[in-house]
Amino acid sequence: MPFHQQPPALGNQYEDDSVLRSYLKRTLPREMLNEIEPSLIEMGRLAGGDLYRMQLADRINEPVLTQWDAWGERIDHIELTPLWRAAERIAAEHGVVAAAYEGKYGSNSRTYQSALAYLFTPSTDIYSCPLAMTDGAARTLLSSGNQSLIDRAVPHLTSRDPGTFWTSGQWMTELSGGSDVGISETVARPDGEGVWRLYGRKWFTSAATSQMALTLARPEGNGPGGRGLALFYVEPRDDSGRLQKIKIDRLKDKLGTRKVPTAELTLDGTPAQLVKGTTDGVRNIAPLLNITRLWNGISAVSLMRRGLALALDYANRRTAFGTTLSAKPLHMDTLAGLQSEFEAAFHLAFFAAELTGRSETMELNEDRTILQRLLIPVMKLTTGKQAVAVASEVLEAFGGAGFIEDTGIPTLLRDSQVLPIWEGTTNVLSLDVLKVIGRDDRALLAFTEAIHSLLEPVNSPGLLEAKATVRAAVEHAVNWLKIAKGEGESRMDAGARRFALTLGRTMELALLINHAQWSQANEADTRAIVMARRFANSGIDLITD
Ligand code: MFK
Repeated sequence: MPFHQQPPALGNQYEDDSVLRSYLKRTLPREMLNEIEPSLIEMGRLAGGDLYRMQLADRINEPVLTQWDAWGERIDHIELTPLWRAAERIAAEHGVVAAAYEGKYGSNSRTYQSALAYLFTPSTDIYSCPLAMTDGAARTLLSSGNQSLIDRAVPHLTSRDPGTFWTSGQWMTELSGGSDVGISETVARPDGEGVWRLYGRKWFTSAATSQMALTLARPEGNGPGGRGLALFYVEPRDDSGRLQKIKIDRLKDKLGTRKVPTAELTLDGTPAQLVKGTTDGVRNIAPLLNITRLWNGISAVSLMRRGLALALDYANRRTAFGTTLSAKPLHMDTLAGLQSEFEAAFHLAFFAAELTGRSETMELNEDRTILQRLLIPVMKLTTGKQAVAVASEVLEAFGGAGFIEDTGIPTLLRDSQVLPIWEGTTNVLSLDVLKVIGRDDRALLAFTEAIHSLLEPVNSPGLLEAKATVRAAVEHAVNWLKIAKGEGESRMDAGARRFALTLGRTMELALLINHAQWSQANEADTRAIVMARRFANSGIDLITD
């Protein structure tokens, strides 16, 4: 028989995921889990079955921009790929945004929705991008208090009916702007008939096919910086489907997220409505950023999980040097290291979802509110870096096959690479972390107290060394900050990334230890202990003196 290599296969992505299942068992009331489990099983089935097959079949398709019709009329039509058209329908029907807004499970609604998003994302080539912005727009409008916009848009953004479901764009990035949103150049002028009109170029507008967008522009005469910007609501097309004074100049030619129709837009009198006053645009769009950053983290762990599911399955199929890869200690040791990174990241991303859920139902006290503000950027930057590192190793776990496009595996690395870049780069978010801590002394205290309460119930002998690692890393971070503060701003800034990543990895380890203790006591399972011990030895404290 000639040699024949079987490709990796996926099973039900919920049923096969012991990390997700054990976490949900710990954090959700039993009746709630019983109630939502059928929908998670169904999403797991789709993600490992029909959607995954569709994803492989759709591999080379990309969105296409047609600027002119045959008769010379400017139409700027973007045709999405079949996978993305199906993804929009499935996302609506399964409530991948809506579950967070239906209020059925109180603050746990956000955990449920994050679990759906986590299962859905890896089989849809980053359809999580428009969903993240949609979710963020719904949250931003709800917190704006602008009732007419809430009535107009939120029922669409949170609909389960594909016929009425809308997605939202988030038009922030400008040629001048990038990370420094405060230097955005788009201006807003009232047209004398009660309508604001926007003029400018938006340089990186993800998912340009959305039915609405939130964007920033500077009302003429306003001062500089983020304070001088205002937050606007835009519906890009009129009732007949024509773009309203918007030109789609081109689609971006990106390293990854190739299915996302990211566009450059020119706004030339686009009608818009103020969302909340004529200033403080950056502050007013912040609720959106916190939601999309949460999605970024959930997407990061979901891509890590997908890579590992494929690599583990392949390890049982691939024979080389006389045995399967799964019988080779070095290969399995390598995968175990990746699994521990994934599990640590998983617990941090879902902890951020828990805090978000409780903030949405007004159940966070002041300390936890500031902890949430601190942890969102910490979580986003930490998990983004882990996703790229894990994806790179996953490709290698397939040998040459991992480098070959029609296996579908290289996409994992390309798509992961965007996660540390968009929604705030690692460095910009590290500086944001310093700003949060600098603004409010309680932030770091809330962090250390959260760590202590996670470690408090841990007494398993197998976890004591890892527990000591957490304590030492926290102490080092607190001391570094004290010393760096005394040495001036440039010393602080230079160390910001190492500091923020140390906070992230330390919180990950504390959460993993806490879960491992629970899992041993309640599930008689010591697997998470092994993962925690392993993660504890893979670089938690990254601060250099
Ligand atoms: C897969 C899922 C992901 C889906 C992604 C979808 C595709 C998206 C494509 C994009 O990349 S969209 C663009 C994303 N761009 C960014 O994320 C911008 C990154 N830059 C920053 O985050 C900067 O830190 C920032 C622009 C916010 C800095 O600008 P400023 O003008 O120096 O703001 P500053 O002073 O830090 O904050 C202004 C106010 O907002 C302050 O409040 P006060 O006015 O009361 O003092 C801040 O406290 C508040 N603020 C800022 N960030 C906040 C926040 N409040 C709450 N949460 C936050 N995260």
